[in-house]
Amino acid sequence: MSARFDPVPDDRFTFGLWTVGNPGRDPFGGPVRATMDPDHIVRGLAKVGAYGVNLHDDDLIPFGASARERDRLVAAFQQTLRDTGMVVPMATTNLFSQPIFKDGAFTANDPQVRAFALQKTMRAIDLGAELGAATYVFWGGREGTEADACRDPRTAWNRMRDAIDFLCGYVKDQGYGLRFALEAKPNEPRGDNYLPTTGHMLHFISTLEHHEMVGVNPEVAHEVMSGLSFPHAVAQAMACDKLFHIDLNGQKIGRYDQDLRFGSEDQKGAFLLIRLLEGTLGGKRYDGPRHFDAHAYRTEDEAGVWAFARGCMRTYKILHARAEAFDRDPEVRALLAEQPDAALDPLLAAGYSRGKADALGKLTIDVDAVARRGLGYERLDQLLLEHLLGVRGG
Ligand code: GLT
Ligand code: MN
Ligand code: MN
Repeated sequence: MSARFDPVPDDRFTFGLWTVGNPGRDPFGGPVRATMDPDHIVRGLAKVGAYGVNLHDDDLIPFGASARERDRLVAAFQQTLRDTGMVVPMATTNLFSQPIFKDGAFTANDPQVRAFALQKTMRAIDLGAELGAATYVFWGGREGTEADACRDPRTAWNRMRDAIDFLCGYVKDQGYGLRFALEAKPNEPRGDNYLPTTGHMLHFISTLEHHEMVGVNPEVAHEVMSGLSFPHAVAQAMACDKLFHIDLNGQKIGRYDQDLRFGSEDQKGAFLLIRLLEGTLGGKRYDGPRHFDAHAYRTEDEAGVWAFARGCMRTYKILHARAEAFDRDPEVRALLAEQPDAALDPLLAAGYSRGKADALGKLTIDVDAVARRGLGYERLDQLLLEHLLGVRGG
């Protein structure tokens, strides 16, 4: 294996405690691997070249632990971070595992459940801030329905907005520098989750009181479950400066949330994603951590888990190198070259004016000649595949 693609902390790769720590449980069977404690996970991640580790409150502090136990666990974890040089760029709340959240958390019908969800999240935000996290993720695992008549979906939407507005206020009031990143998913565990795609989230954010501190955390698997293009969702978030975080993994279309090793499925989608994130096609790069929200196959023992983690990071770096070579390729550049038109360019950019409308109205366009022109996209796509398959470029 080429060392050129070995991960190093400067690559800013991160994993959740729940990802490499996943013991292989599924709806049809129990765990196949021993549970790893946070100290063991962080040391293992440091060894394979990761930069940081992310967590839910309950990944570190078991639900219901006393304040003393909490403080002891946090102190021990901070010692592990110091020993390994690992950081915690992102934190989040588990608002889905406990029975109290069976009908949702922020959108539940019972006000006591909604109050408990806010209380748990405020404590988890305190924990994230204490650990130095810059981003706080919200994944509404249980925010959805099977029996849709149980509430007006507009009420759910308003409750979600109330909760995020309140928590933004809490973060500001505490003087934390955290930003929020909202993660969409179309279904699972609920029959229909509210705010099912990154596009829904982006609109929802525009309605928030403190919209400037809220962005998105798109996940490959979740957008692919909806049958949508993940690079397009990420591009829209980037275009609005709302890509605050990202969950990288692999997923086959139309399946349950597989959370597979990054790049193990749909390599073309992964290539186009990296091209976008790393800016090899031009434009601004994504500068946040590269987070893998994935887990090893259920067939694996602990050695397989670390092979999985290395695989996610190596594939990212390999695809990055391939994307760079593709965008440097003179034939690709020629095919993608803009067609500057001194007369038309000013008419097509930057909004409306009466003068532009008059000029556009009077234009003569040779519709047949324009329509006859071949665009060369077959050749372009073949070049992409040849770079991706490693038979062209460096
Ligand atoms: C859970 C979910 C992920 C979310 C995590 C953050 S928890 O594992 O499947 O997609 O990103 O809450
Ligand atoms: Mn995720
Ligand atoms: Mn997922």
